[in-house]
Amino acid sequence: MHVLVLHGPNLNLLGRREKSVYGTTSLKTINADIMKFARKERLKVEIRQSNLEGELVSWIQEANTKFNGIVINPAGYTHTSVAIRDAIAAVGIPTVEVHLTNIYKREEFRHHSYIAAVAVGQISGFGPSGYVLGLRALTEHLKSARTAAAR
Ligand code: CA2
Repeated sequence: MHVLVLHGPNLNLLGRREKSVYGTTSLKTINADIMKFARKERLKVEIRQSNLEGELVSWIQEANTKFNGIVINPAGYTHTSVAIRDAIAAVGIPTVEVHLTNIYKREEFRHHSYIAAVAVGQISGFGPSGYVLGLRALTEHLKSARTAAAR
């Protein structure tokens, strides 16, 4: 199984700014934990981060030929991006949405996600562990979809 993990804008600042909101763990450490899980589960995982909406859209479009699933923290674009939502819907690759914080406990404008309706599901509020939880949820989903298709 080949999974693309995408981090959206400003997540490159993790562990360096706004530690009271997003914690002290850096993106480098989060990525190392993701790769450790991937090795243990024998998953092929590629991780990318971008501050640019169009770049994220292009990566999602290109994922079509190479990846079985996507784990994405769209960060601020969660609440604004019809383009990222449309790209996920267009490629039809099972996608899990991850947020470090519980977006429903925060400001009102964070309560709506444009991504949620096109995702398999959402993990929100478990900090950096959310990525590994998201990967696990995605791989379980992909396995059960394969089993159903083989029946
Ligand atoms: O909780 C999450 O993972 C979010 O996706 C993070 C986004 C926020 O806009 C969403 O509402 C929820 C913000 C990512 C910005 O990350 C920073 C990290 C360190 C310092 C500043 C920003």
